Amino acid sequence: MVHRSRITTLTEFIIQRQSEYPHAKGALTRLLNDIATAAKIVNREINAAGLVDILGTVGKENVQGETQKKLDVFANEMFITALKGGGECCAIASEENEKVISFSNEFSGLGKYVIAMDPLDGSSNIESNVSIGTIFSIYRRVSDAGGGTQEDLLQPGLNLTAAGYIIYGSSTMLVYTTGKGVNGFTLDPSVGIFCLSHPDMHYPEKETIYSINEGNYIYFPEGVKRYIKYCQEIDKETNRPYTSRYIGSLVADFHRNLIKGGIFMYPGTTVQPNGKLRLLYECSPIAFIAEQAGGKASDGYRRITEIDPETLHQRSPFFVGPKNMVEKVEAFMKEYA
Ligand code: P6P
Repeated sequence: MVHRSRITTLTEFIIQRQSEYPHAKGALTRLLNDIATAAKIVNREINAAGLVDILGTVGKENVQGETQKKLDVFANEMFITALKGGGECCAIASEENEKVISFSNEFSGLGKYVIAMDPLDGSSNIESNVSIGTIFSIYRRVSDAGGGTQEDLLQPGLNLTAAGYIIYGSSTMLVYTTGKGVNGFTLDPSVGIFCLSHPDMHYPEKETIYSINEGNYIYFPEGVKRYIKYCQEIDKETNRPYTSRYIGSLVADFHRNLIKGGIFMYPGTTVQPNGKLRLLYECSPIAFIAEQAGGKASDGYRRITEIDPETLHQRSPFFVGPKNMVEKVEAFMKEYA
């Protein structure tokens, strides 16, 4: 008889890990489970999107001035509803909402945590059926009680309690860290359970990929241009030339590079000096995960997780990947500043 190896579900894993925190009362456990539940609902709609009229746009623009896709709006509402109902979260900052969503009802107002999220990152890829993702990050509130405030959200990545992403791809995965390593769970759609499939994720030793939108080459800083040429040189010892891979969906690009060993770059340009990605709910959570997986993340000069956000939607140049690769591009940026 073939014995299926023991499957660890996400819920079992979170509870096992909770036991390592003697004073834990289960709030973070419930919060992570609320996120996983919302992710399953969003996943179902994404998988069905091609069949029902949920593609296309709602005709409105979000705070980024980007046309909102119906799935963007649906995903945002799903996560907000799940988190509001859970009672552990007292406020949310979302890419889709200009201001903080504060929960001041007697239930959530006692919540110890706040969430910064990009509910459906890469949504411009939806109609081309390219993998997209949700990025979430969890901070302990700094305010005393009542509805959460902007002050609770404007924290550096170093203060993160947890961060993770869901990638809606050929399979749906939830990858997260609470500061004790990175673990990946794959959704078994037949039973709707996330199962531990990628324990203790780390960047591999071998550096193989560089990811950047080279269409913007003319606008890049000189240091980035020099690094791209460095990636393309022949040097067997350092496995160069690297492979160029770029999907245009941060979660998909980051996840592939974490598995295969690669750097992702979205630099500042002469057109967008602070780049395109958002510090609070894209760069900081991904940086926290990368650091926990043995990697590094910077804005070209500073460690991303040390940067204090001043506004909810502020942008930051972003370089994330294996330590040596990030430090190499930082060296070029310094030399050619
Ligand atoms: P570009 C998707 O719109 C996104 O916000 C990230 O997911 C992705 O990394 C980036 O923008 C792609 O931007 O300018 O290369 O299309």
